[in-house]
Amino acid sequence: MEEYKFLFKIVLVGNAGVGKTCLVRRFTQGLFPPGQGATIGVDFMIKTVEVEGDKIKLQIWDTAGQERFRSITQSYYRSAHALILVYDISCQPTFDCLPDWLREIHEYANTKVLKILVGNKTDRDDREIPTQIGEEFAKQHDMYFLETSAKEAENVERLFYEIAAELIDQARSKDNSSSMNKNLSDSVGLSPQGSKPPQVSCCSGLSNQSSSQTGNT
Ligand SMILES: Nc1nc2c(ncn2[C@@H]2O[C@H](COP(=O)(O)OP(=O)(O)OP(=O)(O)O)[C@@H](O)[C@H]2O)c(=O)[nH]1
Ligand SMILES: [Mg+2]
Repeated sequence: MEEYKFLFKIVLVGNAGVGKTCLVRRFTQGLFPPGQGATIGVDFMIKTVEVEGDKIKLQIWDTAGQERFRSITQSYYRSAHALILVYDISCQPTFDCLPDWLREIHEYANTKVLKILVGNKTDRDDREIPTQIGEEFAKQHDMYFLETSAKEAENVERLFYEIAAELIDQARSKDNSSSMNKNLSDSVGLSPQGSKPPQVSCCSGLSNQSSSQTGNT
């Protein structure tokens, strides 16, 4: 069996078409998929990275942005160590939906989850959201911030490596501060939280339930 020091779960959320799947495939497979179709339910990928000599296994959950899958994707928030909230820097409505996504995150994710705001598609020359606006939003909501291009491979490795490094720090500081309380939950200070019923959210009134879900590894 593969040896690793930490296992972290990272969940990507954000409107349909912002490039979540392309970011994941760029990171896990080193490619920009041509004609990437919309994600159905949730996709799952694993990548093991090395940080300061330690092997870290990243479980990456790529959720569908389409409203009709929302009740499935919500159920993945709770066990996440990190949540990457993605918008498209060339598409204002994807930025305008961020408060709705945050409400959803607050409702379903662990309070201590690491939150990262990502403005994707920096390669495009029709930018609608200036970097500074993204940065300010992230600051206001206690999130890390990074702009990326899945297409040009800009900041994609950095995104996942920085998340891994931050989660390692959190795990280590938790280890140090509560050595008597080890194994209470996952490797990063996550405290259990009861599951809640799904709710309608981001940018449209309708939320259909669906049972479809994919599991590519
Ligand atoms: N120019 C540019 N296009 C991108 C980039 N990332 C993704 N795209 C394009 O944006 C479209 C949507 O990408 P996806 O990765 O499928 O988006 P998604 O967020 O996974 O969408 P859902 O699965 O429906 O939630 C595709 O046509 C991609 O080629 C990028 O960095 N730059
Ligand atoms: Mg997708």
